[in-house]
Amino acid sequence: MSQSSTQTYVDLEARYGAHNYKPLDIVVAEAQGVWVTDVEGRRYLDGLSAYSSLNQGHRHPRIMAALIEQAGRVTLTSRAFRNTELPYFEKELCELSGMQRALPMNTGAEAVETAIKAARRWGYRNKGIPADQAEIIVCADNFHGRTVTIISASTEPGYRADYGPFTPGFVIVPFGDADALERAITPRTCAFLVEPIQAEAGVLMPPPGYLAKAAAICKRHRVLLLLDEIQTGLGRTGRMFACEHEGVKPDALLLGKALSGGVYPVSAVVGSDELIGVFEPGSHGSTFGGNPLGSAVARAALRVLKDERLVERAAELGPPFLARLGALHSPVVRAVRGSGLLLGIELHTAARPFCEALAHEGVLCKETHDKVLRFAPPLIITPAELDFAYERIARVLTSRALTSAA
Ligand code: IF1
Repeated sequence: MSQSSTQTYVDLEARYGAHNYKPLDIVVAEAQGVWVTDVEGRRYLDGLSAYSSLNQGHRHPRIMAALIEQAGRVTLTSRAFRNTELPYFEKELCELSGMQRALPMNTGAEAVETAIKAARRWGYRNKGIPADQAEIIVCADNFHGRTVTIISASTEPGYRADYGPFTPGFVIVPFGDADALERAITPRTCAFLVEPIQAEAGVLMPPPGYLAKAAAICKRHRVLLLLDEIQTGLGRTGRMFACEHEGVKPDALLLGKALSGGVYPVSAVVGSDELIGVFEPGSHGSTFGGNPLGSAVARAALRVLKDERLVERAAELGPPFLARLGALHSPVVRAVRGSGLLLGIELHTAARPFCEALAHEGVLCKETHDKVLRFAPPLIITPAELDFAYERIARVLTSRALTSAA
């Protein structure tokens, strides 16, 4: 196939699509496991996993089987009626997370919105915060999604510009600073919403002990801890949930992405009885949330995580890979960091040209915040495939042409 094949798709999108993305010019036609193939027939190792949605790999056979099997029965009932998959999905998710109740939605942003609504209600009904005064504390440089309410809590100008008026009720503190959190708490604070690792901000790791300290502060002031584990959850960091690294149990865990193994949009809030209990019939919902197709897919995705020991794989494979990256002598690398198989390589210079060069070498990665190269492959990746990725990352980061231009 010729280059015009890729160009056809690029041109069509440029002509008919909204220009809210600037993707690499790689048109993926097929994928299996850790590998994707583009329309030119070139193969790439997927080093992004759709931002940690494909922890189980592309088109995992057991997840595909569940999808097809359920599609042959019924796909959508709405919550006006019941279905056979949702109750078991809720049960299995609660058992996996050690939480009491689950509320299914579709996208990550919807899970975040759901948690915000739950926390506010809890604040009014359980904590006695005066009507419409509830405050939620969030961190600078957070990423929780794209809705108007969620970007109201964002500090990133690119996500906010000209989308106002914004939703009030958010208070911003620096990420990683537990004292700042404590100082920001008022009698009107209902919750602290935070990512255990700020992935979008550049795989930023808080100081050790931060999450545990924040949890203790929240408890002391009767403030809910809402953990956005949409990206860090479900094995990515080498624990089922990143909060386990510090023995933290939040009031709610927000999940999405890998909850369905990248097959279908499924998200959820799992939390305490007291928090999820604030919803009565009619107070919240979603047409597709909890549908039987998504629920069947998510059940299979969770079973795969367990049966294939993907959490343990991330824990075993991640640290040695990070150490190898750390030992790389490259003039452009400023720092490497990460947890499990959520890794960031911070450069002194723009990461985009390195992502393009890596794609040329057969590894797909995406820059985040200009200077950070994020590497987050499916957790089913083998040591040999990690070697494949490492060789190419090393070659590109030490390439004379690229590093001297930088
Ligand atoms: C895009 C980023 C990653 C998330 C956390 C909630 C959501 C996300 C921690 C919302 C979503 C996605 C959105 C996607 C790119 C990607 C992303 F670079 F934008 F920030 F992964 F790092 N909480 N993250 O990471 O979930 O509603 O999208 O299902 O292009 O916006 P969603």
